[in-house]
Amino acid sequence: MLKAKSLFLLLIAATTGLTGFAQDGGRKIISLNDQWEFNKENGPVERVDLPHTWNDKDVLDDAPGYYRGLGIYKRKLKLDESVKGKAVFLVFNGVAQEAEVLVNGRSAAKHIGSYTRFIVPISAYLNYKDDVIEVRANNRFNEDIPPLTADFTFFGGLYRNVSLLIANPVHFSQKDHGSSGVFITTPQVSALAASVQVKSTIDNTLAAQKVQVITTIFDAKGSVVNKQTSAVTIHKNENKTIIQDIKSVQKPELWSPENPYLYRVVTQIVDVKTNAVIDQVANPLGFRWFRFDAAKGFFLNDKPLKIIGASRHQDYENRGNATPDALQIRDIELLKAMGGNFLRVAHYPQDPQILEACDRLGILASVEIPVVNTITETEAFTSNCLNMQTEMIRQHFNHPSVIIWAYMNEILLRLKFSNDKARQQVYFTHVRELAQKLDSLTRKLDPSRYTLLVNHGAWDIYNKVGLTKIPMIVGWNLYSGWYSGVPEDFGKFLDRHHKELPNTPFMVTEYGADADPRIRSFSPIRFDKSVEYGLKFNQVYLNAMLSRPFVAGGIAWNLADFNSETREETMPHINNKGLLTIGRQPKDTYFLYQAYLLGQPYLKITSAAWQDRTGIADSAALTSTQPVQIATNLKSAELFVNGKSLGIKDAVDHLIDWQVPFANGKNQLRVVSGDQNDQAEIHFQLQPFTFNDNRVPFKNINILLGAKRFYIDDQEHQVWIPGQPYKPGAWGWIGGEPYKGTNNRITYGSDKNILGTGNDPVYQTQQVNIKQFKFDVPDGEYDLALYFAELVGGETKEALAYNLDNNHKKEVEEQRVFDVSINGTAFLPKLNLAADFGYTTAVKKTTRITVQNGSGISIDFKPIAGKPLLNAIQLRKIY
Ligand code: GCB
Repeated sequence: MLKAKSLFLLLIAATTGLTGFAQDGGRKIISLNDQWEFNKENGPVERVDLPHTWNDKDVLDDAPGYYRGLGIYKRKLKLDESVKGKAVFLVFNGVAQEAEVLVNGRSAAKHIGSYTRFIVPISAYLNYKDDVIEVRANNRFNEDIPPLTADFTFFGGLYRNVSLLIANPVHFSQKDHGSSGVFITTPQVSALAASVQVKSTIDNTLAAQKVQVITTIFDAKGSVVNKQTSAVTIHKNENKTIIQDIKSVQKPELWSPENPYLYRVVTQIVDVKTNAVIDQVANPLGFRWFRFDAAKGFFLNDKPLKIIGASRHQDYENRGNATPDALQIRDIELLKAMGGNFLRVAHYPQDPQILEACDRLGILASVEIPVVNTITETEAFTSNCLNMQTEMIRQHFNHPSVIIWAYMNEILLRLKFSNDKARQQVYFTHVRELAQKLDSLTRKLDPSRYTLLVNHGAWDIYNKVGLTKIPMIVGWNLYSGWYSGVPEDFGKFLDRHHKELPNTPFMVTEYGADADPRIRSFSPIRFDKSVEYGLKFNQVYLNAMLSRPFVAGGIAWNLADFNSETREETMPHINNKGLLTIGRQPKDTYFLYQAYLLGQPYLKITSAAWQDRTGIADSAALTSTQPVQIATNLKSAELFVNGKSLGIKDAVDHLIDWQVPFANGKNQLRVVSGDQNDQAEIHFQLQPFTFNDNRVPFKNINILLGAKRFYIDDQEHQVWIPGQPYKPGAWGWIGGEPYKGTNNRITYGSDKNILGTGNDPVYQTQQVNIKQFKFDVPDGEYDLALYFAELVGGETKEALAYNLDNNHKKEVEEQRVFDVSINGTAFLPKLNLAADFGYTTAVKKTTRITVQNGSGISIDFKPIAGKPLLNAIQLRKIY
């Protein structure tokens, strides 16, 4: 009852002003997420709530780039006289990326960097009547602020929570890099006893005062475990640090992924005269110890623990980086439910909710600053890096989940000065010096954790520049079998590290393959973006890491798909290496991880999400045979299709494959193992083997050319199947070969963004030099659609730096003009895709056809200049 009443009072206070509510630990924190006015520089004003970004929409369109400039936020602040004399602060959890805070038109603070908190004291600027706060945020390119380039989108805005903090004149310091002002360490910890040290800094903006600093440790049930009181006199404008060595906690309950036991440390400043609590801060405390061993891997509380987890970006489908708290927390729950025990907070510090969730759920973590791909050799850049590292460490210091601080990612990916070797050496020296400074700073600020520097797989250069010697742990981002080579090379790299750097512990800080959930293949190959290739890739990697004890851990890239503006590919502007989609739907790979990692019995039809399938009937049969896969940690399982058993099969590396004869219409799949089972319903559209088979009447078919993949268009609910060479009585192409791409990378179709469509995969493959396409359909009325896109030529864009094997040469444009006729009648005479529609632009041409006298449909392609082509074709029988 009492609780409800004080909440009510608080609400009243929040809406009417800020007077008259009960003291709660001496400080008040009130969210300022509502009632903002926003405009881009010279743009119209709109009402917005936080979290907010101005880039959530403009990253979705075909146009390259997004607004990088100034955004202005304004809000009224209703404070009255009772707040006078208090210490008032604005707390910004993250503003991208440069910020200036003005109060009543006067500049109160500036901050650099998108990913860390900053706290602005504003008492000196307030009039306590009609105060106005203004935040000028800017996400322009600034060569002195990391990240400079990276494979993610640099959204701008007031994209994390903002709050007002009203404290008494004596309060825990808000001056230390956005931290709570209280730092907790456990100098000695074992299963028998743990010592705790609490270092708190206090500020006083008024007259000298005698106070007590009281630290209380509560266990998870709320009982007091230990308490310590220190008497302190704090003078006006003094900034005083108090160290409390707290009596050992006997037989502490240890923190670990399987038992993330948290204690709570409450530190108070108490007025000696009145006994009133003047200020109060709470922090989590977990008792654990850990070590990395170059030969034996990672140990937590003296027990070996293989680190397996994922990296995470902070953005979300249609929201950019303005992701609400609940969705942030849910990501960590999804990682836990996958069986993961580690989060790489990449490539920058994230919302405070993330590490709080890791503490609570038992996920170990590393956190890093966004020094990615390249550096600027200026003092300003160096000092911004050092400041970010300090802010990160100070702000996230008390989380038991954090075991590693990192500071550079693939810093030699974009090699500067390749044409001037002497200058390049100077650059390398600067990179090494910056790494050394960041590493030393980290060890000084926090000797209790490990340092990590993350490289890409270019072994020689990182060793030559000396970057493998600086950190306590080396991280390798490895993509054999994706950007280059084959997945099996991965294990060789691991063995090489162990042989050549036998004393340096390491982790695989990234590995992954794009998997577009709309793309499926029965013969998956590198770069086809199929879910099946991604699955195979992850299986090889997991096996290689799990079988080598010296590999401390592996961190999948990435937990979820994320925005990356410069990417094109099947889903432009999105990196598809997530185990979850950008809207956090699980992909098959997520189920594979569950099968590998979960302790309890697990059985799952991985491709259950591929609900709408189509396929050609097996010759003379009324079924079409296609694979179905199951992920499990059980020995074997039995599959039933429409109630009929397909027998029991053993799992190989947690997967079982079945060849399933699908019938037209609904198919019930049920897999059983002991008392575990899983089910799926697949809607199958059977395509006739030949059109004269009356048992399978033809309805419609959607065919991709030059492709070995299926594409599921989830917007128009159409399923596309790979084409085939012409078969008499049925359908197919005659002449030509699949489009091979224009660089020497073994590529799959084109990875260019196709303009004017969301169905890019329909247009990214094609049959070049095609002569004819035939459907031997019976007489009747048909709708036919032909799909084209000119894939060669247009602007030569800079090759994506991540495509390591990529050699984007200037494309030799080809004159291409051809005639298309249907059953001998001209349909698209002198078609010139580039001239008439533009490069990489979706072109769809439809027509109604009457088929009579048993002629079927034949579409002829006649070259006038260059080679004719066809990307996709669609036929529907009307009657
Ligand atoms: C990397 C980068 C990461 C990219 C990833 C990829 O090595 O560290 O930022 O997103 O590769 O998908 O290419």
